[in-house]
Amino acid sequence: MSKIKFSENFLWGVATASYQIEGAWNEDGKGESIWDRFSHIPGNVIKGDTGDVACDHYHRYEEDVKLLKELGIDTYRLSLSWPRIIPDGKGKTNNKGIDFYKRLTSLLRENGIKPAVTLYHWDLPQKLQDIGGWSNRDVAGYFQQYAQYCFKELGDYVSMWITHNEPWVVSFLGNWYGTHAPGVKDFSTALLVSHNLLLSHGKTVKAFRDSNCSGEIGITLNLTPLYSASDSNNDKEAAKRADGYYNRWFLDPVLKGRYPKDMIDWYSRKACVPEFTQTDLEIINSPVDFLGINYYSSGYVKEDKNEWPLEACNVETGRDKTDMGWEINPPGLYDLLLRVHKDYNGIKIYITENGRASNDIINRHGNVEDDDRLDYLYKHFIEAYRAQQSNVNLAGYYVWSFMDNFEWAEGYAKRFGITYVDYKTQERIIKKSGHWYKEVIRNNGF
Ligand code: IFM
Repeated sequence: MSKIKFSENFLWGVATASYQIEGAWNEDGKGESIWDRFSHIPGNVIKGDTGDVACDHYHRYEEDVKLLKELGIDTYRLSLSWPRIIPDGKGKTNNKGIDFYKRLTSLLRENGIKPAVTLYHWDLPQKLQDIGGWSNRDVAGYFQQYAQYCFKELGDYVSMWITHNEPWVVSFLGNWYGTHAPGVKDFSTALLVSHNLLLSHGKTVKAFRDSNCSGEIGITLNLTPLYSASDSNNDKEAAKRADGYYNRWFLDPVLKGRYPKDMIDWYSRKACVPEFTQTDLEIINSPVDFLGINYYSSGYVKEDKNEWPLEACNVETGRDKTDMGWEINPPGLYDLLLRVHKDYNGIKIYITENGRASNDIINRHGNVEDDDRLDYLYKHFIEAYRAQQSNVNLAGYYVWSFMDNFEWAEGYAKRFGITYVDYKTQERIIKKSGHWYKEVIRNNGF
């Protein structure tokens, strides 16, 4: 195999999110989030796990920044807890909350690590859920105000802002399947939530342009390449619908200023499609500096009349799966990157998440030999490199995750980290994949 060298200035990073690592759920004036509420209700999370302590990062951030430095990363993607900063979601701010993020982001800077900050990675203030959460259009305005405050307070340290992480998950897992907070199960609500999330994104991009902040702003979408399971027209149509549901429903309004017509027509026959105006669409379409893509797996789709509302279902292909049960398909990343590049005007892309869950164990020498994760990353890096060679404007890559953490409804059972966390002692051990990643970064390739 010939040598693989990524473009000059390619950014290598790792990612986390506030609720998944911070703990300190009710300390220093933090307000309750929807994930605090949801995880405290028995039956919502496997084994009754909660993010109350998680990786205790709130108290251990200095030690964690040392580890990040040791890994040699260029950039660290973290998220802010909105209720830590504004406990009720609107109105009074909490000095201790914003100070934590000032200390963290300035320490990262001192260590030569660029902070990439996600404003919303799912921990909505519960007080805002009490007035309808994202299904209430006013919340889009409160989000913009929260973001403006963060730009003012943290703008000197942060070089890259991400408005939302995976609005598909927030909309549909949170409000249609109900497996994520706030646990609502209504498809029309999920559609309304998706629109208000995108509206809040656009409002925030506009506010960013009006602020004195330097740096870049964009949004992160979880995208899945979807292939038809057969050559039949019905399966092809089903795959197109699934693509509309997972991908185009978010990509098109943000990057083209319109919702996909085929999906509006389809949803109109099944549920209430939210009312939106041309002005909303123009706001949502405010120009971004980049698109963040989270890639984990692909799908093969066939028609299934029993599956409401899409009348489509996924077919297993026999590929290896991760501990989450997600099929591993590295070339899917290449296909996805090329497709986004082609359909969305060569937009600059960061892979803001990629990684796998594995059943990691500490061996008798005290090491974690996660060869399966190393292999997963290696194969995906090759596809990212191939995409760069095909002129995709790919500017960086964040591995999910810096360390094992609270995997939402799966609790602590699934480990995604390149650093192992012993939840009893909070000891961190860099896994074999982490040591290997360090070398990839040092060589800007392998
Ligand atoms: O842990 C999550 C993360 O919060 C968002 N993207 C997918 C990851 C793995 O499920």
